[in-house]
Amino acid sequence: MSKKLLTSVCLCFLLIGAKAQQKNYAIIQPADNEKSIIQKAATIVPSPRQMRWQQLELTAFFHFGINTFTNNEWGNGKEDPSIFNPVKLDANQWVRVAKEAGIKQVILTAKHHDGFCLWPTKTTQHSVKSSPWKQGNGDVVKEVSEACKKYKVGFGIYLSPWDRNASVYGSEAYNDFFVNQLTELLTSYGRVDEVWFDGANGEGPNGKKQVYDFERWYKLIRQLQPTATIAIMGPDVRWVGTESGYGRETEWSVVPANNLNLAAIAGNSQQAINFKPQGDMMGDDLGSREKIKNAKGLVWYPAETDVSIRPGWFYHPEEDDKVKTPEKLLDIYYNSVGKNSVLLINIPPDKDGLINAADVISLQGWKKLRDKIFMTNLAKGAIVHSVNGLNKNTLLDGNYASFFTTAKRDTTTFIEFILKGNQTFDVLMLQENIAVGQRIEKFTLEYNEGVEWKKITEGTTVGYKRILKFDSVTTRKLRLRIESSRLNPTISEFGLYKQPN
Ligand code: FUL
Repeated sequence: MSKKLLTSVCLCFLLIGAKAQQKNYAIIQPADNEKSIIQKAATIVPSPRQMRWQQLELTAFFHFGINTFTNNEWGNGKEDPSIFNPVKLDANQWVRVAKEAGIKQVILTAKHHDGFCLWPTKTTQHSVKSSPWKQGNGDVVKEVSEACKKYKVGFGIYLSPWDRNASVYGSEAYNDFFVNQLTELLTSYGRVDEVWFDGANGEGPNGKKQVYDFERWYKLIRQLQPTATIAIMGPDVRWVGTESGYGRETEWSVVPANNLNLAAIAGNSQQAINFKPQGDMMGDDLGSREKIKNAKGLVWYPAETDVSIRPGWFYHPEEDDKVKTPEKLLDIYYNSVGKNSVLLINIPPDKDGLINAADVISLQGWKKLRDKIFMTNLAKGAIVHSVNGLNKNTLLDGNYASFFTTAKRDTTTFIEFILKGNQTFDVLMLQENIAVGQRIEKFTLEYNEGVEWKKITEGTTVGYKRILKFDSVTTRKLRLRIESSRLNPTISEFGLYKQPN
């Protein structure tokens, strides 16, 4: 074979072998059948910004504003800015407390439904500029964003579309007003990692409701802060459907999206697509085979679980003794992060502008508990067998990127573990490698003390992380059965842990 021919043959193989770039969406064509739809679902992947966000695991909200001073949850927009005076405000304390609890990103309510802005905006007088705090020269957004830079914590903003103060609310001019507010926030404070839009759409001061121009806002965010995730009323992150801190047993990150803009997709060389969320966010099942089989489009749209550390979103002194305990927060962690979701825990600063001691103590206790439990993977050092498994030694290597899998045609597998002597454990942690898609539909963990295999626990979806808690078991021999998967299953990490007694 001539050198030239050899080169072109090699090039050809390279091109055939090169994997098409995986995207965070798929269009279902008329020729697709149930099998090909499942296959498509199993190869949809998070966009880079969604992947970064998912790996944060723990994020926090700071609900702070005029409501902190009126002791309300929702303001009416008529509050006098002169009541806003957080004399001891210390954003470094907020971010430090969050960071010490293991939180990787925080989101500040730059404007809640009352319309009061925590930064000196040019769009309205209803802001910190009109308050006595720092003689009207303060800027909470700046202080929090700088603290985030100092502590290397991600920074996000909550900007309420519903505005009960803005006189233009209820007219097209409000969409311009909102664009100006977003532009200020996305251009004056450095990198913004998340923009959080709430769905509330009530009446404004003139009794009118607003038609929000979400598409325009998404475009602006993509242009000004292309790495920021747009959450809830946005295309990157989905509301889990409750505010309890407890996610779903079966949590698929790929869900139907029937309103994908085909024209935008046709010219889209990007890995991700913008779309306005629609449809059910609260059902028990959003992405099973049954749910996706008639979809027109599919999209990677992962769940975020938001919950407050207190009964309310804003600080109320009468709730100081109702702060969630470390044990309750641990249970929430298992049921949010441990159910293929990111946790967004709200920690509301008080009237002084500080996070209250009750919250600090609880967060510290929670972190201590997690550290204790997850410090030692009791499966480490185990001998791993799997008849049809590939890369089985990556299961315990602590590296998310390397992963166990099977040949493409195999959608079930057994993985056997012979532990280093008898171990007692009551927590299982599994991670699927979502960089190639979410696939596992059913798994069981079993142990063997003689001839018979006995069930320890079982689950449906795994996704980025699955944690299951069960009555403690002592054994040396156990196996994980993947009983059903949409394509060859992957597992990045396998962990066994013991809660303190
Ligand atoms: C809700 C708002 O109405 C609450 O006040 C809070 O901000 C929560 C996170 O979202 O819809």
